[in-house]
Amino acid sequence: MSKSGAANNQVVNPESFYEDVNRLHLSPLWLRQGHAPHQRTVPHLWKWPVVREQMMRAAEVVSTENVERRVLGLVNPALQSKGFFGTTPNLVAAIQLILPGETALAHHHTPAALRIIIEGEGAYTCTNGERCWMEPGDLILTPAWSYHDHKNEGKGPMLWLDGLDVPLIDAMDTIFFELYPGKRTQPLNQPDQASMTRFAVPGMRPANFSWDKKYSPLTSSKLSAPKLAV
Ligand code: GTQ
Ligand code: FE2
Repeated sequence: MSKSGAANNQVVNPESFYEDVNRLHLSPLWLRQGHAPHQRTVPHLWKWPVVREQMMRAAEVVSTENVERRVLGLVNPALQSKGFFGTTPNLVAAIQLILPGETALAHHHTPAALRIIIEGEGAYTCTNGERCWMEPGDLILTPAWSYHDHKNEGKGPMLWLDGLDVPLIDAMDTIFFELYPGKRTQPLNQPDQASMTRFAVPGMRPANFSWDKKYSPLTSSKLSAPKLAV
């Protein structure tokens, strides 16, 4: 190789070479940036009063009868223009609102979700048949492929932040999704907040308890720990 990167005794016309490989969907690695850091996203601050106002407007535009989730994604400005729905290259943060009496219908998907509760009372997420009441400050986990629905039985709006690994799972071409068969909401087949009452307060797993799932049996963390059933 000469200093310019051209081979010695060159017989191939570089221009026609680059044209040909491009036409054949072959891409010279030496034209790429190598290991230089590349940044796909830019910093951005979403102010809560601004976002909240648009959430309340969204409630006038769509109902949970008509759309699966009333969610506005906090889409990174650098990704938005490319049509991506992500806050970072591999995660999405979004705000969700359900009004009193509304349900967000049951479904499951391969992306995992977490929720950080912002505002409201009297609403719950049901995960795999277990109801977890939402209170501001709570963290609620929705493991990959677990059925979940949300319902607001309170008197005011319920707002929270969703975090999902949608862009990551999408990048691996492994997004799968199903509605809960035949029903808007799944049957409650566990005591309320069963996982919290069983595991969170002692912070330990009972010795005789076996668990074969790939995720923690503890699907929430509450600011106000539930009282121990005695
Ligand atoms: O609450 O189930 O922000 O499925 C995006 C996709 C929330 C949800 C989102 C979802 C959900
Ligand atoms: Fe979901």
